This record gives sequence, structure tokens and C-alpha cells, in this order.
Amino acid sequence: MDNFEKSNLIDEAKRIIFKASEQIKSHMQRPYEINTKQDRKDLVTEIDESTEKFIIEKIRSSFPDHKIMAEEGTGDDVTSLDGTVWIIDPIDGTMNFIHQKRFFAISIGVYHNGEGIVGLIYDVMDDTLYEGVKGEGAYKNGKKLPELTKEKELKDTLIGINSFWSVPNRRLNEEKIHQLIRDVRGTRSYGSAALEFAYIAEGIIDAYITMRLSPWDIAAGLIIINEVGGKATRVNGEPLDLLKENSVLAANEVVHSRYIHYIEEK
Ligand code: 2AM
Ligand code: CA
Repeated sequence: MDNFEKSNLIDEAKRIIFKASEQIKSHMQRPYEINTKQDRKDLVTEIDESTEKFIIEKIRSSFPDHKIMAEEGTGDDVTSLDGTVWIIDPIDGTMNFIHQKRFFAISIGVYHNGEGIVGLIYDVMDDTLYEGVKGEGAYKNGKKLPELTKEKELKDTLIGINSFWSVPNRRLNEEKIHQLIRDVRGTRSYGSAALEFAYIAEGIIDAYITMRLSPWDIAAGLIIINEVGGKATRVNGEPLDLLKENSVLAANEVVHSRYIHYIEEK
């Protein structure tokens, strides 16, 4: 992909995310339908679906030969990262969207032959755009984010983790997580994976641990985190796979190497 194509793609991706955000804000003023997917906690609204359709129509009209992977099923059946692939979550943090009417984001990651080109995370109610452009850095509302510090001690860190992973569960040894919680300064739980990635890039939390994310929860955040010198892998240190579900440990490099010892998969 040449520089002209790339800058055109980034501009269009931003236009799409801003327009989609306006649509969400206007639609959420009116009553909307809420449904469940796999279980009673896995929620989806008609706004997730209509926003996804809107984003996909825009991409298809501007870039008909690009592929689209999207959470609510209106995208393509993507089985490889060959070519240009858009990976989209129209609303990341649907439970926050429904219950709190804030703390949710639109997440768009664009990959070309498997390499991240641009990651955009838009905090809709805060009107804040986090942006990572491969090789050019990461930005918050256009202002460049500094590289993450390498100095931090584990005892001085704030960890993003959902309390679900610290009670008995079938994926993670919770006793080691109890020890981690004792050893760090504090825990935070934001309810939107995309925003947790963005907050690491911004340096306002130091790490994020979770056990089951889909590609659209990760695609944009991974690009943004890489651009500030952070590291995001599976909890066993293996690379994230954007064609599968993944566990995630994201942090700056030093913190990543310390946290990883507390994680034992079942
Ligand atoms: P979502 O709102 O787009 O579903 C909540 O802790 C975070 O985990 C959200 O970013 C949520 O994304 C994501 N998540 C991904 N898969 C999930 C699942 N099966 N159940 C609950 N949250 C999930
Ligand atoms: Ca979603």
C-alpha cells in the first residue's frame, strides 16, 4: 500500500468513525431494542447492529475490494488476513452503553497483509479519538502520546482487570490473581476492552488482563499500544491471533514481563 492510499484510508476511517458516533448519539435518545446473544450477560442492541451496517456500507462504497470482519455478523466471512482487512466493533462496551450511557467506544483496526496500518478507538460520549498509525506513533485527539515508561515497579502499577477473573473461573488460577491484586497499587475495571488498551497507551493504567476477547476487541488497540512501545500478547506470551479468540496481557514491556509470572492458565 503506497503512502497516498494509506493517508486516504486513514482520513476515510476517521470520517466514518465520527459519523458513526453522531448516529449512535442521536439514536440512543430514543427507545431501542436490547437482545442477548450467547448468554444473559452477552448483550446486543439494535444500535450495535445499525451502527455496524452503517460503517460497513461506508467502507464498501469507498473500498469495494477490502474485506471486513465485524462483531454483529454483517461483515464478510474472513478466514485470512491477506489483502486489506477492516476489523470492526461498532460498540465496544455494550453493557456500559445500556446501563451507563457512557464508557463505550467504536473500534476500527485496518490491517494490510496481516500488518496493522491504523487503529482507531473513539470514546463516543467523551468525544475522544485514540489513533495509532503504524510507524508514525499514537495520538489522543491529534496530540502525540509519549512512549511508555520502562521504569515502573509492579508495586506502583494500576491493573485493568474484570473481577470475574479473580473469583473461581475455568480459565485462570484465581489464587495467583489474588496475589497480584495484593502486590499492585490498585485495580480498575472499565468494561470496554478497547478503552483499556487506549488507557494503557495513554499511560493512565499500566496493564490489562482478560481471558477471552474477539479480534474486533483487540485489532485497533494492538496497533495503538505497539506505537507507544507497549506489548500485547496472549497471557502465555504468545502473539495475538486476529482470526481467533484470545486471552490478553497488555502493558508496557517491563510491566508485561513482571505480570506474566502471576498468570497460570487452567
Ligand atoms: P463488547 O461490549 O463489544 O461485547 C467487557 O469486559 C469487555 O469484554 C468488552 O470490551 C466486551 O466487548 C468484551 N467481550 C468480548 N467477548 C465477551 C464476552 N463473551 N462476554 C462479555 N464481554 C466480552
Ligand atoms: Ca461490541
